[in-house]
Amino acid sequence: MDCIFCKIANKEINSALIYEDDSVVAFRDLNPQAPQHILIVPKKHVANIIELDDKELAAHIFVDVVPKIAKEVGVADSGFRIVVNTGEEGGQTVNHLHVHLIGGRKMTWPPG
Ligand code: DGP
Repeated sequence: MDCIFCKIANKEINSALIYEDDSVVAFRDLNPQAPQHILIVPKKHVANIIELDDKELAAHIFVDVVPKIAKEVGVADSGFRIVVNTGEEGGQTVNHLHVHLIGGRKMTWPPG
């Protein structure tokens, strides 16, 4: 399967990982929308959140990894945004589930 995030997770493409464990990698977005813009990606290929049927993985990402990285990059107290773009109208361009952790500036709402 020709999936860019699988290749990053498998180390087929060299990328500066800021976090890795048995099931997840995290790395900085190529096109950052804020001073801190990190993508948290499951190592196994899951197309999007509709396809995510692994509760342990979902909990691991949101309970363990998001808070850990938010603390490490210094946005846990100032605040940050989590975005999971899904499907065409949701703005998903890479069809491998990824959680955007975006922070380091004041966010606006609603999104465009
Ligand atoms: P989304 O629109 O939610 O599917 O976001 C995909 C993001 O992935 C987008 O912000 C750019 C980022 N991206 C795409 N390809 C690469 C890559 O090869 N390396 C990195 N670091 N980020 C990438």
